[in-house]
Amino acid sequence: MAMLTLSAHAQVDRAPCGPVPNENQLRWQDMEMYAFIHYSMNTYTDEEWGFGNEPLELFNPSDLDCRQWARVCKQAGMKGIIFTAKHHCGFCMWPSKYTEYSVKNTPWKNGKGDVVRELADACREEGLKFAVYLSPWDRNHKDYGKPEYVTYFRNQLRELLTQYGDIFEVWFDGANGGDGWYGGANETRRIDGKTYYQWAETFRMIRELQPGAVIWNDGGDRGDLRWVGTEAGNVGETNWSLMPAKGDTPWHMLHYGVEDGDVWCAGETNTSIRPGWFYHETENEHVKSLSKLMDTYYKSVGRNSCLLLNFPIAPNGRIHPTDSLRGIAFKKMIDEVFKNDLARKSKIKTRGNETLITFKKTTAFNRFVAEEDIRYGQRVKKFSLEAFVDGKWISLKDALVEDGDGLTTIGHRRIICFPTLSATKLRFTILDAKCDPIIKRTSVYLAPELTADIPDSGEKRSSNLHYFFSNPKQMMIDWDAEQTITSFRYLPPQNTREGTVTHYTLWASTDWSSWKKVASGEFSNIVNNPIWQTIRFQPVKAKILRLDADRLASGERMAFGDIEIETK
Ligand code: FUL
Repeated sequence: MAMLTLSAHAQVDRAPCGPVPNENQLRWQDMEMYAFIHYSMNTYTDEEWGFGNEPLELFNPSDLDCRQWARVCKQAGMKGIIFTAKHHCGFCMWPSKYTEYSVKNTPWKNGKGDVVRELADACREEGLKFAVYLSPWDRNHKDYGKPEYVTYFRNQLRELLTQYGDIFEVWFDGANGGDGWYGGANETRRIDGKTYYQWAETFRMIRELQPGAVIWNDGGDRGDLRWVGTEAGNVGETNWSLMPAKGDTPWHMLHYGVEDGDVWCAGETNTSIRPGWFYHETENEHVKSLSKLMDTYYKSVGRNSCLLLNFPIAPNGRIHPTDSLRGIAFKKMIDEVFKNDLARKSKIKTRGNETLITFKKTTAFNRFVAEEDIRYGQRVKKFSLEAFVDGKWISLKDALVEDGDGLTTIGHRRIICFPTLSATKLRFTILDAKCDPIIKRTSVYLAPELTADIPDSGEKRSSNLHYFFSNPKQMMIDWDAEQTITSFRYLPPQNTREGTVTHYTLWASTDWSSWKKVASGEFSNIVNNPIWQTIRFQPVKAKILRLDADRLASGERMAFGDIEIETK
């Protein structure tokens, strides 16, 4: 580790440069990686979002073992666990006294169980921090949409914040309102996310009951940290830990932060080790590869963010072996990459904004790491990196960035990846900063080459189906002969939400004139997590299938990444 300041001679101005993080935010940033655990009724219905009327009998895991979850997460390098105490379906994983829709009325442990308790205890035993996810949207509760529900929500939160020891983060969810069971009303309820929950009051309660916790937000009332606008596992290469104190936060603010923001609000990158957040057997082959996970690491922890990595629980109540092995391999690879800091044994000279690392002999490397001392604020806006190769200086760029060189902000930690090169010197120059930069560490590493194995899902385009659009919101797929169809799969466009179908109706016909409705519904969470969506139905005979886009995420023309149809 090389310590350096701006200049050997000049006095560095440490006066706060804009907003600075508070103690909770600093402690949080130092965690770097922690786990999400998604487990609820959806685990037993093979869904991503439950409707709210899933029968309680479904919850009866044979082998639920929170210690296994905690051990796996610890070995995967996670410093804590955030647990879905209640997801959108409203089912409570603890015996809340405010609802009957909880573990207390399930066959599991004859209603005497409490998953939140078991996990909080297991975390403590393993030395992990513990936190809760509580979905504001509740598709089970009869009062959802009325003021009474907000009281109910706060009562539940109070239970979670007072009965399970220290909580390091409180995670709410931006998905709010829509159709649901709502105590049998079976209807669509819309709320105004900005005013309905009266977050200011809820935040006050959290500060009082758990003064050490950080509060998540996705753009409404500012919490302590922010969602980064995607669930794909990356934040912008330019990533300011600042946001405006008030006003809307469009996607680019969430993703890149705001240079002149007036509150500290760092980005938390959340993604799942599988395509979905909940366990689906069909995804067992799609657990993210090591190279995909490393890519995620570089694009989160390596971009001034923390990584919140999800491990879904399988129906037996454990993390699936593929996920646990992959998670542990991930941690081993991180350790391997960063075990030998090549700058440590070199000569380091800093003059003005320039740092020169001179290696003892020609040295191969492919990673550069810089860290600002963020206690004094985030300062660096632009830097350059050059290597002295065969007697010439060559400019390096961040290989994970498509446009430009990617050498912009630094913050808590910035990792720059580039192809392996052999050089005698490396020059790091800060070209622009908001105030005197205060760099706490610069390091150089040689990461082992990773075979470019296939990432997760979604990229392939396998269809050789014959399709056409009969209007901008209607897609037809036809065959020469009649088929028996059993499922329809839709992959939304991968690089844009434009044209993504969120609500659909699927029709079948054998003669182009009479149409039978096969299924209709909503593709849950498709915008934030654009993965394959499967519509299953009773086998139906068809020569033509018609997909009506009843609603699009944006735009006027439906689009798709791929379509798959299963026939019998
Ligand atoms: C989203 C939710 O809708 C997903 O189901 C998941 O919980 C994810 C972490 O947040 O907004």
